Amino acid sequence: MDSLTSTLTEEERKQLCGLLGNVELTLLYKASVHGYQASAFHQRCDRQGPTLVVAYNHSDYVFGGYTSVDYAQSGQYITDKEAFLFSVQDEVPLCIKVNSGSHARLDDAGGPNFGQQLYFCYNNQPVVYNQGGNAFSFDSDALYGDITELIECEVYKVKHILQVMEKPWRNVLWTAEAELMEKIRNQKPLVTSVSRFRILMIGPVGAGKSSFFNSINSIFMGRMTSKAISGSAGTSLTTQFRTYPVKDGREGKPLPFVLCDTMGLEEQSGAGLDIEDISSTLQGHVPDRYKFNPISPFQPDEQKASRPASLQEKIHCVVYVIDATKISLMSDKLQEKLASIRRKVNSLGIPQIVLMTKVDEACPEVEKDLQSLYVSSYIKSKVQEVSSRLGVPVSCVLPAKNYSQELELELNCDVLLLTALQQMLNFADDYLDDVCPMED
Ligand SMILES: Nc1nc2c(ncn2[C@@H]2O[C@H](COP(=O)(O)OP(=O)(O)OP(=O)(O)O)[C@@H](O)[C@H]2O)c(=O)[nH]1
Ligand SMILES: [Mg+2]
Repeated sequence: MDSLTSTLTEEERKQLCGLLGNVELTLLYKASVHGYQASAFHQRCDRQGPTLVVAYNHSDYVFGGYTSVDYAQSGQYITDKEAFLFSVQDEVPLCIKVNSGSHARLDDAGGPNFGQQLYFCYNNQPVVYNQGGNAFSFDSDALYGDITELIECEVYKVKHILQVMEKPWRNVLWTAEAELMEKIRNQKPLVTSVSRFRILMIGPVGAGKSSFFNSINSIFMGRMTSKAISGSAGTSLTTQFRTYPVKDGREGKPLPFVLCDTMGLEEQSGAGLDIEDISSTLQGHVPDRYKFNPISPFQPDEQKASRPASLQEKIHCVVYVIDATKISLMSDKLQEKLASIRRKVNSLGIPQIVLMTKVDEACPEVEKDLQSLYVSSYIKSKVQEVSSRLGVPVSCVLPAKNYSQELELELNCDVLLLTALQQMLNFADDYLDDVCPMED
């Protein structure tokens, strides 16, 4: 067996693993060793399962594409929703997913192609060729500096690693839904001036803040609800501050908490939710339905600003909502923004929790069976990573899956969401106890 040496640096490998999840990359083909001929590529890469093409040019671009479907020279168009093109960048890689409804590639006898649009080792030569098309919406300048010559092209076999631990690292009583709901109903604030705990959700665009409220509301309504608009867009879908009370069933009583939804955080300053807005929100100055304006922070009216808001209006627990699939891809700027938010929240003594969402997307094993959440070593590593990136203890990181496309409620999903909510209420309770310890 010839020993092939990968051209990828540690940092490049890390960025690629950030896109692919918990994977092992094995080098199958290296054009400088095996030749740029399509036949050499097929000889080593056919029927190898998911693969990653990585090309290099003399301007230090490292770019390529991923396909989850075998190369087989079948002559067929391949549908592959997981396919993407990428380019390694300073911090966070550029990732262009295949457009829905488009073919990810043509499985022919030529070199690797993506969407019959971007060809690697075109015509058996060390070049990349962009034929144009609409399967992938990319800019060849951003992807590879628009340089057609290649100095290397490699193909890696991508093996998803599913490590399952023998013992769960946290215990969940998967049958305890009714008990959890009952505890939440009865967990009223002990401070008489506060009727409901106010929980504030903060987090990057698309992390699942609005979906968490929708999920909790669905559980108590006993059917799927989607009061808060959720979905995906380049910038935050939620643009207003919303305070959502939740009722115990359609005609039921209000539950003892209010979930406050905010606009998503973005890494640039002047975009997304602003730190000053967060500060006003924490202190209870921002009214329901206030429309956030990233360029001009909230100005409380003078009368109100002169007196502090009542304890009832203030935030009693802050929840950082973080997408499990994006943790490794978090930029330094976003991490710094979160750190300064944390400093503010700390200075006010408000307890903080991390809700790590999309555990289903992060780990295929968990997607199949949510009960494997606490035996998935990948999820554990993500919990540890988010804990160290945000500086929050591991015990304050709660992984969960929001409802996103389901039509029916599911017991395991409910249990995780309710466990997280209950922990938020406990923390809020501790906070109130701390600020008003003397009350009976
Ligand atoms: N698979 C999966 N999808 C989720 C989960 N949580 C949210 N989503 C999806 O992620 C997308 C974004 O969710 P939102 O709830 O709108 O996110 P947000 O944090 O409110 O985003 P902004 O308001 O834009 O800042 C939606 O398409 C959701 O359906 C989850 O736990 N698992
Ligand atoms: Mg939202």
